[in-house]
Amino acid sequence: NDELDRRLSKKSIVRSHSGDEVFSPTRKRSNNIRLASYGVEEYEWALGWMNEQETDETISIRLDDSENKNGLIKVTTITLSRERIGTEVLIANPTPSAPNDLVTLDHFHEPTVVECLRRRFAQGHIYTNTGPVLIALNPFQNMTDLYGEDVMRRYWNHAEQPALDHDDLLPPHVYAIADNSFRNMMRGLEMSVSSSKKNTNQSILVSGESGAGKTVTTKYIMKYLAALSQRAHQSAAGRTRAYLNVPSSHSSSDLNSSFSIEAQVLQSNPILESFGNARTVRNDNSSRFGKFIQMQFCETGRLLGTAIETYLLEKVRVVHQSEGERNYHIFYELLSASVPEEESVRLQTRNRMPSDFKLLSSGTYVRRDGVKDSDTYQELQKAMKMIGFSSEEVSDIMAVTAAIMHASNTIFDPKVDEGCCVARDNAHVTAACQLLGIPIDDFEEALCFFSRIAGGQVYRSPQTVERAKKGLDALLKATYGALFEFLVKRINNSICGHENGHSSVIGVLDIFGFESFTTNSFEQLCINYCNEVLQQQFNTFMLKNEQAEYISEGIDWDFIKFPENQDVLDLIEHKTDGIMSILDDMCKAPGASDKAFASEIIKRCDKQSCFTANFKDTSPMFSIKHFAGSVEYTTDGFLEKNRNELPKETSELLRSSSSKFVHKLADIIVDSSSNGNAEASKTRTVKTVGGFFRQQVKDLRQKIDATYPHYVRCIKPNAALVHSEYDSAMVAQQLRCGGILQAVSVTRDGFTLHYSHEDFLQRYQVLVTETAGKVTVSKQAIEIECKKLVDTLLARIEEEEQYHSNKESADDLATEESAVDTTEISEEVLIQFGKT
Ligand code: AD9
Ligand code: MG
Repeated sequence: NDELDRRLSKKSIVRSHSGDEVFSPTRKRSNNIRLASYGVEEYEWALGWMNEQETDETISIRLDDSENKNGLIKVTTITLSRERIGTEVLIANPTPSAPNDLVTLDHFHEPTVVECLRRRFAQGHIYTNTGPVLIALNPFQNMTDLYGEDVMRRYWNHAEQPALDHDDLLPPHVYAIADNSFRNMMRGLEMSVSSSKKNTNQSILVSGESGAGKTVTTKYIMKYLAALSQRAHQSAAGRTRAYLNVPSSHSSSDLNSSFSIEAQVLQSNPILESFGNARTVRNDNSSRFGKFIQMQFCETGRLLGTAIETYLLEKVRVVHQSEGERNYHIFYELLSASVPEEESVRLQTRNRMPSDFKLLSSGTYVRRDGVKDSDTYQELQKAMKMIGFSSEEVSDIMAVTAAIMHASNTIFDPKVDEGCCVARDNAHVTAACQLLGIPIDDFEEALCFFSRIAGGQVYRSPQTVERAKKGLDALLKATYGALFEFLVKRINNSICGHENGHSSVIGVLDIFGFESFTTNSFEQLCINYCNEVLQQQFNTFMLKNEQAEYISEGIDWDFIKFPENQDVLDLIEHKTDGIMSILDDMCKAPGASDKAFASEIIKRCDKQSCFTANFKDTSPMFSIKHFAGSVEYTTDGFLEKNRNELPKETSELLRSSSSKFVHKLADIIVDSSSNGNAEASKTRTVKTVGGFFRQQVKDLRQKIDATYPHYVRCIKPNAALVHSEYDSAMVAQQLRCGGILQAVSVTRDGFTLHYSHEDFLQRYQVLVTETAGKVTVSKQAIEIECKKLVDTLLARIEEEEQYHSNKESADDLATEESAVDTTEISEEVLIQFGKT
């Protein structure tokens, strides 16, 4: 009974038929033998067998708790009240196999989804459809066979030859999603030529927590779309094959703008990763920024160009990394063995180690995933050349990067009277100033003094060592941020498309997932706000619109409840009383502090049900009940992080440089502080980080709303980042965060595909007429044609069903005859694997 009580605090899942390999000798196809599951590890659900024959009131559930070294399984049987079925005991599915599309499961609930994904993962199937959402489990190992050109070919052949009888439906794949969005776009483009009003833009929204595989997935999507574009190009022009990769025979002098646009677009990734990715505790190649890649295609399917928008680069990483984390990859790449000697002499990094630089002093120097900085350095160089960076630009970029490293080693000595000065006997400072093209005196002046204008007079006051160090950090962060922004703009300049009468865009979003850590700050608030916005888009698209359409089409439909998150969005983004607006106001108020900000939001937001104040004197906190769970934020540092302080001395220092490139960076710093607005720039109206991000998220939402969205939810199967583990509790948590299950319930019970009559005929007429043919007849005629087509298809389906049901009855008979009775187990026993 104790055991029972302990277990009843957990939930269980019951499988309505035999199917677990362990129990195969006891299989019996009848209603009274069920496979049940129970809480074993941390996850609250596990599989087991249920026997309903006990009494009317009770059921017994047999559990296989654990397998020991000798393959022995500990089995426990427990008896439960029958009432628990449906709440604490859930019926599992009648087939042991895990289907390609979870929408087809007989019983659909969280534990069964988690279990199906586990089985598929164990069989090496990392992709699973759940209606229109593709779930992608991170395999944490190289899956070369899964992504080769032959696999790509299978997917596009499948889509391009619908008339062929494809016996083998292709398994779910990220290529299928990319293909689908491409075909949708092309169909729309074809029609828009005649009707000129169809929205043909698509988006693929890739989400998931850090390390779940968003960036890798995004790269495969881009690669597939680039390959489709090249195919379109070849078939249109019948010309020689453009290449996606640099042929090894190419010497660097051959590398120039003759590269295809597809190749150039793909090469944006190594550049963004070198400068925008870093090792974190969760992912060795973690993207520290979000990105929306808008690939523009013409009506023949050829890629015209791409525009990349980036979000919220984590600038603080440049000056501070947590334990076990690294700075941006580029710094280590510049110190790797691949850097030519003359380059390291120029950058004054020859024979230097990461430990020689304060900025890299977190103590973590290598990547656990085995990727070498010397290799990524070479990939970066190649990518820059392919995109068309001149050698002068490359050398400017590397000089500034090295200067940031050197400058981090600046030491400030206190002066006897007051203030401080830069210690001059430091080769790093000399190197930094040389590389930035600024005199060391100006460098010292900008950091060790600050000037104020009052009554038309300039007052110059000395800074303390502490303040000078802060100023240096601000200089390094601002310069690196500007460098990253320059790179994005520069890449965009090379790969941007040109206006074309009939063109369309496929946008691919790779953006940070929901975050909840032990300590959460301003960055988490921004990230989680963005996720709320995306979740609302997802809900609206998947659930609200879907159900509204059923109603408008007169379909008898029970409205499914889904979580609304407008209240959380209001709490954060409301124009006057939202947390972000209050923060902006506080940033403008003289002498305001993080504590004052905390008091203000508590005063103004406390009535909202999704907000809880938790005022602690040491560190004021507040909690927000997000769609994915409650997160407690500490207000420490909110004002400073949001202010985007324009380091006047900093930008003026960079402006005084003898290098044109450094001037450009200074302009970017000024522009980004004023959000590119010339008027604001003159008056130095500083745009806050939160304000700018809110605008970006609003634009993003509008862009997505103007597309047909496709969703990929990446899931991290374990926290150890290994291929052999599947942590059910962790997977379940991510499914909950993604709000996938509610959405799938709707599509599972509803109608997953929607076509206009015209599209429907165009796509499916081939099933009965063997020719696709364009439809140009009247609307009425199209509807009549559709009706005929539907009737024919329904008749066929009925025929199929009849055939299958006859076949199943025959199979059932055969199984009943060979079935073996199970022995009821009433106490804990050990059974030997496979011999029972
Ligand atoms: V973060 O939010 O940027 O920290 P991502 O982008 O979700 O994160 P990423 O794509 O970088 O994760 O994947 C993390 C690591 O998982 C990769 O570096 C690979 O080592 C591994 N991975 C992810 N997806 C695949 C895959 N489809 N095949 C093989 C994969 N390895
Ligand atoms: Mg990433």
